[in-house]
Amino acid sequence: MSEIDVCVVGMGYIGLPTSVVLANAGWRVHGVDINEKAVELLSNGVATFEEPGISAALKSSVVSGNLSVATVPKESKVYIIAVPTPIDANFEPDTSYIRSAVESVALLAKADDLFILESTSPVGTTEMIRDILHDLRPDLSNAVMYFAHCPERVIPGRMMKEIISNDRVVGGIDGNSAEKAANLYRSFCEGEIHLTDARTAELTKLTENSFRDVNIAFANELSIVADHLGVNVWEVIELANKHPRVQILQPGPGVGGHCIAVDPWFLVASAPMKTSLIRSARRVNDSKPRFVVDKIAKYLRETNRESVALLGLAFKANVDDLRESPAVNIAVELAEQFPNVRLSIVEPFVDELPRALQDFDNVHLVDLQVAFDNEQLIVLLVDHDIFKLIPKSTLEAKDLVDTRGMWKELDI
Ligand code: SAJ
Repeated sequence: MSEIDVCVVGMGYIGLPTSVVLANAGWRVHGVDINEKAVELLSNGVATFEEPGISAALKSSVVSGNLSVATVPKESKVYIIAVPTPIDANFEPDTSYIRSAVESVALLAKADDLFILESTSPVGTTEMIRDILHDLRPDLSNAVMYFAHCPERVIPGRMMKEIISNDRVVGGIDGNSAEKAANLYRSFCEGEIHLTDARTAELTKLTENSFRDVNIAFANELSIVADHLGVNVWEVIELANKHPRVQILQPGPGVGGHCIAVDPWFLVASAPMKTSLIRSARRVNDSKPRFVVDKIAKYLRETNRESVALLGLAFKANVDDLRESPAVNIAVELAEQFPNVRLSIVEPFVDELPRALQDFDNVHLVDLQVAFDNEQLIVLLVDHDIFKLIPKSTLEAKDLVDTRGMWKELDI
């Protein structure tokens, strides 16, 4: 009998919180990651990214002995796959990490085991996992085994709360797979568990993030129209949302992160001729950073100024995650386009500039106070709470570009 109940492959943004809540619910969990540095930190109870509540929960799971972390997997009854599913240069889904994850545990698999895919994936991936396993282990082809998709739904910044409270969709390749997987999630999830088949669960997850992307694209396009017409978009949205059936999201500098900016492409790739709206929304959101750069460039040209402060680099408010961040793209674009313009960047969530900005002589990471002492143009790229504390009188003395609507009435 294996001494482990659940082996989680991939200890990143989803694998880590999932392992921790399972371990704290009493399961013996073994987490696996190829990143040796991460394994060392996690084994010592140190979280690899900032997220409210994760440090304490990780420490208690390690101290109780219910969570172990290593670079090699252990035989288990349940395998959870929580690895990245990026898109390639042609916007096609890259499921190679999932394949590697299955390969890494194939030799340990046995009859009655349950494989759960948490990673957001193209429709058909859960069945693909079953097929890969059977290819690698023909001896298990006739064994009873279970395969299910339980897509993660947590939002960075509220992960540890949402992982418990959100409803979950659990899709099995057959009814028994769904039921078996649901039982595991019932041990920690207080939301409702909705059972379905694997393909429906895969499409449901892609639908959720594409819905959000399309709606943000609407807000972003509206902001470009309003700018063209010289109307304050934030006021328009506030007023339109007074209608009982209108709920417009917030425009921003673009859509970042590893989910909403990526997952809609999985739908486009699966039905290229039938997804013009979803594709178009992606394009609108991807074009928004360029709109912001052009606005700043126009200001610099018209005022002959040679410096600008950029507030925020994260992909959204109050997180330290810079992945696919439109703010980083805007900074890189400005640094390249204006080598003689000084960029004073304020990002309280990081200690050093990201790799993409380190080689520019004109880019500096500075304190908020230094930025306000030295720069006249202040560009708000991320609505971190800390920026809300800047006094109105300080802002009134500056020229502002507010991509997030934090200073609605003061924007240039
Ligand atoms: N954004 C806007 N305007 C808005 C809302 C968001 O510009 O009104 C931008 C944010 O600034 C950010 C991006 O969109 O750059 C995405 O942020 P987000 O907070 O909407 O979502 P994520 O990517 O952090 O998490 C999403 C969530 N999905 C949905 O809300 C449908 C989360 O529940 C998923 O678990 C996660 O994707 C995921 O991992 O798939």
